Amino acid sequence: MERIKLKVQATQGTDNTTTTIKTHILDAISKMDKDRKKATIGIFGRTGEGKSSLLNAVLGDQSLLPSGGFGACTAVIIQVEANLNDSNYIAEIEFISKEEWENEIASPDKGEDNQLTEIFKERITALYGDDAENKTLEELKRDDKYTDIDNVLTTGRKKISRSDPSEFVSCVSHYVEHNLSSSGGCFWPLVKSVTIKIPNCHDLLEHIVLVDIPGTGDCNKIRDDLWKTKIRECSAVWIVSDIKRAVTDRDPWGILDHCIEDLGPGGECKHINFICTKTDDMNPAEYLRSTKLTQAQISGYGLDLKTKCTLHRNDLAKKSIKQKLGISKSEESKERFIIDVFTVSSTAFFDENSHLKPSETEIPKLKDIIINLNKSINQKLNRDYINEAKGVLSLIQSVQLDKDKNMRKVLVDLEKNIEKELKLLDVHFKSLHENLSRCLSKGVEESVRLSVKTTQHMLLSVRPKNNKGFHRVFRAMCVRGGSYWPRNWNEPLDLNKCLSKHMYDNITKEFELMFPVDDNDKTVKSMQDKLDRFSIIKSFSPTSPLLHAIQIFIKTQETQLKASLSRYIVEKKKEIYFSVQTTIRRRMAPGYKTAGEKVGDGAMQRMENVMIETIEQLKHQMFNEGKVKTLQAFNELKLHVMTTLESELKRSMERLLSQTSKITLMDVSREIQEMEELFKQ
Ligand SMILES: Nc1nc2c(ncn2[C@@H]2O[C@H](COP(=O)(O)OP(=O)(O)OP(=O)(O)O)[C@@H](O)[C@H]2O)c(=O)[nH]1
Ligand SMILES: [Mg+2]
Repeated sequence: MERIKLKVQATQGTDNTTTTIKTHILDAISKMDKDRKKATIGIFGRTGEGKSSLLNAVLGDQSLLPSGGFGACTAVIIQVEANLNDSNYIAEIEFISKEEWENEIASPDKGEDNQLTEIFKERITALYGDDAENKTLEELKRDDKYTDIDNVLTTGRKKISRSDPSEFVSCVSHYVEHNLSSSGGCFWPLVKSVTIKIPNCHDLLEHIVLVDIPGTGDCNKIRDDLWKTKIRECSAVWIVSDIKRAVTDRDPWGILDHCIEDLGPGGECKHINFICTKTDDMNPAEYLRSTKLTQAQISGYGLDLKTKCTLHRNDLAKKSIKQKLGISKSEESKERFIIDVFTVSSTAFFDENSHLKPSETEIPKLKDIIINLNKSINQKLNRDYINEAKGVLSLIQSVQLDKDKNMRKVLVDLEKNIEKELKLLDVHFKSLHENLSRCLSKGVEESVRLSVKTTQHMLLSVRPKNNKGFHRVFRAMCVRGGSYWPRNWNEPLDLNKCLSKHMYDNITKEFELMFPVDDNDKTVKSMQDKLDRFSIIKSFSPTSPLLHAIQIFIKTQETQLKASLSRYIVEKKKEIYFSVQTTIRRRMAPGYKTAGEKVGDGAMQRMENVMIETIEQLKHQMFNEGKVKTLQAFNELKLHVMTTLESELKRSMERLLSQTSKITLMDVSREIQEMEELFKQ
């Protein structure tokens, strides 16, 4: 297309027709090949389970991401992408705002929850060194390190670029790695997000982002929110757990449940991989004892005992996890997600002398999954590109052909078709709207009736028997706008989620039919299906070369529009689905604030009273507002789809009509032929 663009640009002629046509064609070319959103794979798991090591293994560089054996290691969310421009390693770091940091230092709750205090201490000593936690903001401002820190907060972002990987790693580590020495000078507490771009990995990451999410339960508010947004962006989720604990430990299962719940039908994630790590870590005698097996009972002809035991445990873990998945998953999530189990060893993958062969570490298998995903996205993009190229070429062809007296009539007919098809689409969308509205109304009714009871029931079920320390957790939840994940809990305490339960119970099923996660699960009730059916050219009936070129051009425009609208639907559906929760969170915010301020004797009871009173007061409006906002977002989607189709298609036709005489540019018949061939492949 670059060649064609240059040729069009070089075309002589300054008369109006030629200039307009040139502009049309160049405009069509410039719209091609726009940057597309990448697919995100999120890697979740408790601290120390081997997430960063796993990523390093998949990326083939043992020390790219910090991994460590003592305490939490990765300090911030790290996104890994491909550097597609040159051969440098690049880190783009974004910091929190100065205001956010000063608020954190001055935050009133830091002395309340032990866990928060501990985290606060860790963060402030990382920055200012020992003793800093006892200083006031004013005292800290007098510290030598303050200027550096102030600089970082004022600039807001930083870019590091190096050609040498080890030099790069040492520069980046201050911003991403927990360091137990407490002399200060580490900036990770100020980091909001880090994007690392690595060179020479087109086939792996051209269209994919890998996200390393540090051990869950980080109480920092900003990052908690990021975690939530991240999970909703994921098109695949990897849950990582040490093989020794993967089956029995509640953490990975808590994370799995949480992911499934939080992804809900509002996300775009279909695949969840359950990954057991550190499979090389094997003591055969211990293993035989714990499984009550004898050497003879473990198969593997010609293999040494350690390898046999390792492979035996891998098999066993896979079977047990699949079995547990079968029991624990609800019917809905069974259909919604495809869950696979892997048993990997990142250490053995890099160790030439390991008892495991590379294929037995299963790292190549995971790498293949990424490569194939990348390839399939690439194929889809290529198809779109070819379609767009065909469109531009047929436009070029049409402007060079003799005018046809039937052209105007054909275009008028097409315009009538637009009206007809849009009317049909409107009818379809209205029926989807009605269904959604009906479910929402049921949800509102149920929420008004039951929300107080449900909340009280939930609080009772999570409260420790002797109430010990619960007021701290509860207050932390209030301060954080209704959701908080204590480190030693296997799921967050989330009042907003609890309050939206009845709404979602009623809409989720219908929503899944309207917006299935996977294209292959498209139902007749889905928005995508309705869009697919929209077409103003059902069949080609060319009576002249010009009309043929025009039809091809319009058809390619239509395909291009529909592809971009499909991507829009995926984005907007998240907003629609989460409207209820967003509304509840917003409406409840003043209540959380008031409750969070209750301290002293009987504070727990008073906080709880405030929350229950708030729900009682708000329940009639709040849930209804959730319904209204959901439908509003749905209507915005509908309106955007309809007006885009109408205006863009009409614009394409006007362009064709605006041309009164033919001009000569170049012969593109060979290129059109080529595109046809490519499209068939
Ligand atoms: N034996 C063995 N040890 C491993 C393997 N993978 C990781 N480890 C060790 O486990 C420890 C933790 O690994 P990390 O990759 O830092 O864990 P993480 O999940 O990223 O931890 P956080 O960043 O704190 O969330 C390190 O000491 C690693 O060397 C493995 O395949 N085999
Ligand atoms: Mg890590």
